[in-house]
Amino acid sequence: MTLEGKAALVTGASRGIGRAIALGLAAAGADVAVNYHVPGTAEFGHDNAGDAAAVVREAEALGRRAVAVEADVSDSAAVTAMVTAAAGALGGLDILVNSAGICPFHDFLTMPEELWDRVQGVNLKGAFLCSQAAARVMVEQGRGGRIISVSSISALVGGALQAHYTPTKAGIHSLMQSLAISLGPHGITCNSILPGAIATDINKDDWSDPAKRAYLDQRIPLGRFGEPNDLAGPAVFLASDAARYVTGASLLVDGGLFVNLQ
Ligand code: NAD
Ligand code: RM4
Repeated sequence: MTLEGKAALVTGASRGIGRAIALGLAAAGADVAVNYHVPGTAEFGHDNAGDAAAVVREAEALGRRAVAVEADVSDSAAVTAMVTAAAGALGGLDILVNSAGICPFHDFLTMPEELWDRVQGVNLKGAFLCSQAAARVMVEQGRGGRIISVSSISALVGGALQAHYTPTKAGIHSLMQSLAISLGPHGITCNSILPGAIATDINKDDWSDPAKRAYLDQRIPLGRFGEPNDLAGPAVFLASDAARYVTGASLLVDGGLFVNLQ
């Protein structure tokens, strides 16, 4: 499953699942563009630019070319500039991973319209904008490509404080199905990965209650919460030639959480 000679762009790669996937692709041989965004207020106390620079250094230590590219994925002009910069720095683009996402947990009855719009904008419109900009480059290059989007187990189930979020994850999976049809003739595969419960900042507050965390741990047949690195292998597989006939598919990576109802 070597990715040698491939150029990859991973969104939301300054930390969490995006970071783990970017480094997984690099370990498999790909050069990587590490997208990050610096919002008005720090996310969970992070220095996103500094974190992205650290990911670049880690990829370089693996012997790859790497570059950090800033963009708010919900901003079309910024996305176009990011894809141009990534392809320019890496000599083209073969793999896009849409991982950037937010989930500010909120009660449904009091949910502000602006919050709904922001979550749709980053998670779903962001995946659309990045996929379109990357696909245009891939089609122009004429050497096929891979688009992998991080959807969620939340594409399949609801969430009490996630009425704004779960539809974006179902939408991302649906987007990949439609793009698989549009881009298949160009040799570009489009798939989604559905992580279960993975310990990152996005859900830190939700699962910080020890009782809630213990409940979830015992619901997961493999016996533990996921970690970002659990998503690296599945992403490398979908990006590789081993998955050349896989498109429009979704891969649940949840330790068995979804099937454990009874
Ligand atoms: P995280 O908070 O650790 O990482 C999110 C990343 O996205 C950060 O680098 C953040 O800076 C970036 N980001 C946020 N808004 C952005 C924007 N507008 N433009 C560019 N980048 C932006 O969380 P995570 O768990 O690693 O989440 C990554 C993806 O995985 C998300 O799409 C999330 O929905 C999905 N996911 C997470 C879990 C989980 O349990 N952690 C489960 C299923 C799916
Ligand atoms: C995921 C899934 C996780 C949740 C995060 C925020 O898609 O729903 O359980 O913690 O989102």
